[in-house]
Formats: sequence, structure tokens, C-alpha cells
Amino acid sequence: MWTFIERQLLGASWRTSIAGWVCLGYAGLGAVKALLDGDPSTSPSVDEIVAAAAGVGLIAARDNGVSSKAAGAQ
Ligand SMILES: [Ca+2]
Repeated sequence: MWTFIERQLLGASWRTSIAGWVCLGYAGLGAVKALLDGDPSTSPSVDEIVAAAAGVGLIAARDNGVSSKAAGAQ
């Protein structure tokens, strides 16, 4: 379990990846809540789109101090 989280979800750049997953979690939970709350006046907002974009970028990003070799970029 921890091996899967460390290797597949976080990788070598675990700091930026944790921040990215927090953003994606916020975006996903907010969007699902707005869609399923039974209130037609609420819908997924720009907040969730921005948070999702930040999350994808942070998961793709490399932590400062992580070498290209450790990041799998060479
Ligand atoms: Ca709604």
C-alpha cells in the first residue's frame, strides 16, 4: 500500500505531488458536490477548473533538488 502510494502517486518529487493531489482532491470533491447536491443553482465553478489545472501541473512538476536521473528524465 505505502509502496504503491510512494512510487505511483508521489514519485521522487513527493512534495509537489502532495500539493498537486490536494488541489485535485479539492477540485474533484467540489465539482462532485456541486453536481450531486440537488441544487440547480450550483454547478462546478472556475475555482475547481483552476484547482484541477494547478493539481495536474504540480503532479507533473519536479521538486527542487531532485536530479534528472531520480526523476526519470534521462
Ligand atoms: Ca448542483
